[in-house]
Formats: sequence, structure tokens, C-alpha cells
Amino acid sequence: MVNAVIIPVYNEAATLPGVLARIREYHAGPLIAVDDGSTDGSGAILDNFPGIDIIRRPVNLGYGQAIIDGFKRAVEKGYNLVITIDCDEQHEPALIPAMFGGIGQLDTLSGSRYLADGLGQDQPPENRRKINVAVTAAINRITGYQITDSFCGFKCYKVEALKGLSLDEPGYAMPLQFWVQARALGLKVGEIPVPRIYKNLDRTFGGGIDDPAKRLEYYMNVLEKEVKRWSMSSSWEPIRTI
Ligand SMILES: Nc1nc2c(ncn2[C@@H]2O[C@H](COP(=O)(O)OP(=O)(O)O)[C@@H](O)[C@H]2O)c(=O)[nH]1
Ligand SMILES: [Mg+2]
Repeated sequence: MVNAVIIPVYNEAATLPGVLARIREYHAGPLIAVDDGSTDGSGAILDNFPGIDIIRRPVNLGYGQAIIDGFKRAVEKGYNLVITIDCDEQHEPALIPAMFGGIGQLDTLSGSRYLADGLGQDQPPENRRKINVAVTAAINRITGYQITDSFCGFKCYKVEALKGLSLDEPGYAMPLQFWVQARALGLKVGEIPVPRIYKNLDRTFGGGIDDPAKRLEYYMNVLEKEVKRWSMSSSWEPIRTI
């Protein structure tokens, strides 16, 4: 039973070496990095770190597509569990063993930065918090899940459960597709508290979604499309509409 860690990478040369070293401290198994057209030397950092399976793309395709490609690699390799973790120091590698160990009977154990536990409580930029609250509430209305953080990229998945998903959203809204599909497929999901770390408040999204109103519209459109797609193609019905 081999477990792997998937790391999406886009221009993170400043933090990547330290994060890779810390991930290695807590995880001796396979690492899959998706280097998505980085132009800042991140590629060379990955090349020089021993034992990483690197998926390399000449042009940037987006965060969602990076995770989707990491999942495909994990399925091909026959891994048991995978964890996705960012490499910008917003996720705490010391929690990797707790995530692999804590998934138990669940299909997905999702990090939540909003389950109070005193681990790390930086304030997120206000517009990020508001959008997270609005989208998380919409997901809970649709699915009946009671999640508290719809966007956390630090998650543990059973690879077997990934095989039923058909994720195709290349951008930052991919996790929203995931929640709808998880419910439609009857996956068991839970959350684990993770620290809330916001050291760099100037980080941007790019791709035209730095404007909060545009970003919320993009997320809600993806959510709506996904609910339609799954309520038409499966026996699943949303509990309430968005
Ligand atoms: N492969 C890939 N990784 C990305 C892309 N955009 C962001 N990432 C990585 O995904 C992680 C989260 O990205 P970030 O922009 O910090 O998202 P946020 O924390 O949700 O605001 C980081 O490790 C980034 O390097 C992308 O287009 N492709
Ligand atoms: Mg980040």
C-alpha cells in the first residue's frame, strides 16, 4: 500500500526548496510534482531534488488541471492514498502523517482552516474569507455536507475513490467540482483542522479573477454547471438549488 504526495508548482522558487525538504521529513514515499510552465527556476529546483516524479508542462494550464493530472498519475501508479499540498508555505507538512492516518473509512479528508483549534490563525484577506463563506454555504445547501472550508488545497484522498470522478475544471474552481461530484457519487468526506497561514497578503490569482466579484461569479458558474451536469446524468438531486 503505497501513499503519495502531489505538489502543484507554479513559480514558487522562493519557497519550494524549504517546502520540499519539510515534506520529505514527514513523507518517505513517492512525490509527484506538477510544474506548470514555471519560469522562475522552480523547474531546476525540482530536477535537483532526488526522487520526485515530475509532470512538466511547457505552458501554464492552471491549478485545477495540475491536481487532475496528479490524480491521473496516482491512479496509473496504483497508489493507495494521495495528499495534495501547496508549496507556498501555506500548508503544514507536519500534518501529513495525521492526514494519511486519519482518513480511516472516509474517501476524502479535507483540511479546514476554519475549524477552531488554535493551530495557526492568520487573518485571510477579507474578500477571500467572504467568498469562501459564500461558496461553502452554497456547497452545503446543495450537498447536505457540513463542510467549513470549500477551498483548502490540503486534502487526503483514497485513490480508488478518484477513479469515479470526472474533473475537468482547469482553474481554481476545481475543488467546487469535486464537492458536487463527491456527493453525487456518494463519497464519504470529512474535515481535519489545519493551520490558517497567510504570510503574504499580496498573492494574486491571475487569469482575470483578482477582482472579487468576477472571482465569485466564476466560482458560482462552475458550481451551477456542475449541479446541472450531475443532476441530469445521475440519480442525484441537489438538496436545494444554489
Ligand atoms: N501546477 C500549477 N500549480 C499552481 C498553479 N497555480 C497555483 N499553483 C500552485 O498551487 C498552490 C496554491 O496556489 P495559490 O496561488 O497559493 O492558491 P491559494 O493559496 O488558494 O491562493 C501553490 O503551490 C502554487 O504554486 C498552476 O497554474 N499550475
Ligand atoms: Mg497559496
